[in-house]
Amino acid sequence: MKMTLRWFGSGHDSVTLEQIRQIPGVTGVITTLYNKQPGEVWNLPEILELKNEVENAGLKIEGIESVNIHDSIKTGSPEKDKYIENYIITLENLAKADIHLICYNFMPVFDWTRSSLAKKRADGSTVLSYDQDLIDKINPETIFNEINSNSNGFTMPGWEPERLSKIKELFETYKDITSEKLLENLIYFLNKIKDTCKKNNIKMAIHPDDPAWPVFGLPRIINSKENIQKLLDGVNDDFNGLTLCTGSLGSNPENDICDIIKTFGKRIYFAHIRNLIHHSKGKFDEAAHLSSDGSFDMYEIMKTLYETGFSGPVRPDHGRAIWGEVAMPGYGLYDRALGATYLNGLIEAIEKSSKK
Ligand code: DNO
Repeated sequence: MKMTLRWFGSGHDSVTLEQIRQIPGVTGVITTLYNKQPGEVWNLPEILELKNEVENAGLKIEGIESVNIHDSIKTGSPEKDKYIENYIITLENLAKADIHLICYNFMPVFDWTRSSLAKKRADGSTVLSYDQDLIDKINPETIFNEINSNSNGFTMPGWEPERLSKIKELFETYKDITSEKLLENLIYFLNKIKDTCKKNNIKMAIHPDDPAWPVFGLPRIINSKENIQKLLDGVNDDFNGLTLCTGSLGSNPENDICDIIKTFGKRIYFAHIRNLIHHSKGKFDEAAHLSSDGSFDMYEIMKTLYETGFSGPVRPDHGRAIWGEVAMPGYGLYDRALGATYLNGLIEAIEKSSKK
């Protein structure tokens, strides 16, 4: 496994490449061209500029999170093919820069959703949290404003302010999109990019829906073992794979993360590892990475990943805000560095004990 950190790029992240380089065992980053709108072409010179910056800091780009998908592709509207063409050019340019792993999501309107970006815990740290009762009382526009005004001045991924002005329109375009239709549109997209991915050895690793159930009446299709199976069978080819995100899939306690890893092992290309605390149905707080801090058995998760032969990039996911750090919620340096170190400790122990 390659330990990485997510990095949003200079000017978009409070964390620097120099800091990431100093986290023991972290050899790469998962990054993006953060200012690109869904559907826009990524040109080769700008990709190479990013790559050089990362490599000059002694790190490697292990993958992109995310190349976002234009809504017309998700809704299957007439202009979808034009945006798929753009996506293909971006994939080809990334491959020219020797980048072959793409994390993306197929969630309508919103990417991830939380009811709070800074819920205070007993030790004074703050975490992202979700409470379905609170979400049910908020309308989508209000939550957009709340997320943006509580993000410490950073633009949160998936919550770009320019989307707010279009929110009513966006909901309108999704009004007839059932989960079956959404899956059909995803399969259409994957079939169209299949040849490009195969020719360029690109792995598409879809990110699960977060939380793992429909929010604001919008369909969610990558949220359980059965639904992941439908997608992987729908385009049954190696390039069509999964990002294992423990926090997203695990938001629903009915999802057995280790079983999901065992079932889809060979089609998991990227892993987001974090822990959370379940309170009751639809109610959870994010936590530190340690098993003892949340509801997941992190040792079992890492061991299962190891036993499937997973050798791709792994990254600690959302961290708590600690030690007074001001950063994008979930994406500060300190707690993610602790997370990386803890995960590296688990990996070392698992590797050594498996060889005995
Ligand atoms: C949130 C992230 C998501 C993820 C996208 C992948 O913190 O896990 O924004 O990057 O869904 O496309």
